[in-house]
Order: sequence, then C-alpha cells, then structure tokens
Amino acid sequence: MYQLYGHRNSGAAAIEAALELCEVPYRFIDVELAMEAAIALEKLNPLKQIPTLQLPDGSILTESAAILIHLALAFPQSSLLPALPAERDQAIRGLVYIVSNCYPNIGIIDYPERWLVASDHPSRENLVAGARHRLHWCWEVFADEFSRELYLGDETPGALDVLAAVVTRWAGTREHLRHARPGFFAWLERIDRHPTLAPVFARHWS
Ligand SMILES: N[C@@H](CCC(=O)N[C@@H](CS)C(=O)NCC(=O)O)C(=O)O
Repeated sequence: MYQLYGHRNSGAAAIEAALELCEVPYRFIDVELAMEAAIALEKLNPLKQIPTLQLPDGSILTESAAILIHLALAFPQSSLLPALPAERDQAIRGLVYIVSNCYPNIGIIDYPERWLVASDHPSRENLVAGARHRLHWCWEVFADEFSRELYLGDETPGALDVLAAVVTRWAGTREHLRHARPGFFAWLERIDRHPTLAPVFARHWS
C-alpha cells in the first residue's frame, strides 16, 4: 500500500488529493502527531520534507512534481496528466514551474535563517518580505501563462489543478490573487469544491 508522510496544512494535501483521484488505497502518516513517524521520515528523506511517499514496493519518492507524475503514469485512468502529448507537455511544464518558482519561496518564508549567514531579525524580515513579493508575482505569471491548461470544464481535475490549489494556500497568496487575478482566484475556489478534493482539503484546512 502507498504510505504518505505528511501533516495538516501541508503540501502532502496535493498528493493525498491525487491518490484519491487515482482511487488507490493509502495510509496517511502524520509526522507531527507521532515522534516515531518523524524519525521514520528522516530515515526515508534526509531533508525531512513532506510530501514523502513510500511506494507499495518499498521504494521512496520525494518532490511533489515527481510524485504526481509517477501517479499519473501508474494510474492513467485517473487523467492526472492529459493524454494528448502537447497538453501533457504543458501540464508537466506547469508542475515544474510551481515547484521551482513558487514552492521554494514558502521554504524561505518559513525558514529564512537557512538562507542567511547572519540571521538577525531585520535580515530575516527583509528576506521574508522579498520572498513573499516574489511568490505572489510568480503566481500572477502562472495565472497568465497556464490558465488555459487548467480544469475549466466539467472534467476531473488533474495534477496541475491539484498542486496549484494547494500551493496557493500559503503566505497570503489567495488573498493576493483575489484582487490581482480574480478569474484565477475563482477557478481555484472551484477546484476546492470538487467532490473528491473537498474532503481532503477540509482535513487539511478546517
Ligand atoms: N521540493 C519539495 C518541497 C517540499 C516542502 O518544502 N515541504 C514542506 C512542507 S509543505 C516541508 O516539508 N518543510 C519542512 C522543511 O523544509 O524542513 C517538493 O516539491 O515537494
């Protein structure tokens, strides 16, 4: 069985949502609830980051985009990635865009000291403010560049929809997009309400 290491209000929500869309059984291991789970995570992923996914054969996958692409390929009936090669290329481009341009700013905002040699309060504040600004701008660019790749009709959401819906949850991104890109903001809220995804997101953000 798949074993997903995560905790509430985290990027593990995107993988949990994808596992639900694939309709495969999995176990969610909350690394904030049990010390043994945190120790187990460190053995599997030296960065101690989540999501970390243990596959049924025991192998380990980290990195949200890699995990989502794995699930899309392992469960093609889920339509996590589009079947048409040109559309699939753009969806993979979008996944890589999010994890390379948006997600790293969250790490800086949460742990600014990792990026500073001298971690005094003004330096941390300055770095966090810059990362927040960059994060919000990167999402504006995403909204402009990728909206046509996303779930706009009645189809099942895909990996790109799910990752966008989760990574926009943090550091004031949704509030920013509500005014800066209202169409994209409304579309994110529609994904939140999808019947398969809503219960997952409720577990993470209620
Ligand atoms: N590159 C990773 C980033 C994952 C990540 O930063 N996860 C956060 C939680 S949402 C985390 O585990 N942070 C703890 C840490 O960096 O120590 C991915 O794309 O999955």
